[in-house]
Amino acid sequence: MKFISSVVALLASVRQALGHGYIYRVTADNTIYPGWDVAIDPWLSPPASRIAYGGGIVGPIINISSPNMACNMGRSPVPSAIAQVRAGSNISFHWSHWLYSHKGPITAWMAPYSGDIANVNVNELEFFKIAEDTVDAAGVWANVRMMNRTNNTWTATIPADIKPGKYIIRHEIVALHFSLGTVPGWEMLPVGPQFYMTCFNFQVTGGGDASPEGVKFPGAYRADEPGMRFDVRNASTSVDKRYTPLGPAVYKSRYSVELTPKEVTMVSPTGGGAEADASYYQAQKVFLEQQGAIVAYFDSIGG
Ligand SMILES: *[C@@H]1O[C@H](CO)[C@@H](O)[C@H](O)[C@H]1NC(C)=O
Ligand SMILES: *[C@@H]1O[C@H](CO)[C@@H](O)[C@H](O)[C@H]1NC(C)=O
Ligand SMILES: *[C@@H]1O[C@H](CO)[C@@H](O)[C@H](O)[C@H]1NC(C)=O
Ligand SMILES: *[C@@H]1O[C@H](CO)[C@@H](O)[C@H](O)[C@H]1NC(C)=O
Ligand SMILES: *[C@@H]1O[C@H](CO)[C@@H](O)[C@H](O)[C@H]1NC(C)=O
Ligand SMILES: [Cu+2]
Repeated sequence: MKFISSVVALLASVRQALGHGYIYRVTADNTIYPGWDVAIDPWLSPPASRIAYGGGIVGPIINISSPNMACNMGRSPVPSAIAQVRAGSNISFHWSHWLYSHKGPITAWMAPYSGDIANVNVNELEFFKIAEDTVDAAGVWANVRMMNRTNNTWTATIPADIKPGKYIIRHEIVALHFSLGTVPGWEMLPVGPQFYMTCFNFQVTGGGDASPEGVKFPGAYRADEPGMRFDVRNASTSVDKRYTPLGPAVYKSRYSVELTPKEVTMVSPTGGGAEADASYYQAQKVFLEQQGAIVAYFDSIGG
């Protein structure tokens, strides 16, 4: 397959940036969708059909006033597929490897939209938070729990009472390790929290009618919020010892629904048949292993 040589060529050029993870897969109401694979998808021909915005940006957004706070930079191509979920069902984001140093909260947000996604201005969308994990009583951060306990997978539940329709779902990890200052060896990097987000295209079904109030990105976070600064190495040196989440509170459904779990099915990443899919998964496996090795190196030097 053409993309395998592209992957190898790409690896050399972007090795540096790949300490940061990306979402290579999304399980939505038990249907497994390919994410936007930064190593493979830009070179697929015909172009990949994905529920994620393309672009393959793995670096952080650090300017909270930037329009890129909504759905990252490089939002091209726009999603050409849409994930089908029932209100009240689960969505799991499968990350490649993440860095232990990059501690901070993990969230998921939803914003309704109408019309063609190609015409959606993500900065006009009103996002409400549907799930959040920060730091537990033992001082263990969400990203560490995700890595150590749930195999780099993070799960949110679609509110059961939500109005059916089309939504952009925004999933974000905030890394706070430089939020108070850089550490020796990393002085060249800017001080402040780092935001790593990806947006996905969803169709929600159900009988709900809730339209929770949302906030726009940029604008959802303020520079002076306590959650923008936290010493993830030693909470006792933070002004606020307990972490205060960023942005508005999580929207809680007014009721829950009993849903029968669907059979697990997998959406083809290539649309080109079993052989093409097998090549794709093989290339993805190789790349994930290489990314894992890069992350292990950064972990070993505390980066
Ligand atoms: C942050 O983004 C805003 C909006 O695009 C821009 O006006 C401002 O110059 C940016 N700040 C920095 C430091 O780049
Ligand atoms: C998570 O796993 C890493 C690597 O095995 C280990 O160093 C760390 O102590 C673990 N942390 C927790 C809270 O389990
Ligand atoms: C964890 O994720 C990896 C990479 O996708 C996968 O190969 C492995 O089967 C997963 N392990 C479990 C226990 O789910
Ligand atoms: C955290 O900082 C406090 C105050 O500076 C210090 O007393 C304590 O030893 C530090 N703890 C660790 C684990 O570094
Ligand atoms: C959502 O996840 C919970 C917890 O794992 C599980 O009990 C439930 O059956 C899942 N819901 C669906 C619709 O699959
Ligand atoms: Cu980083």
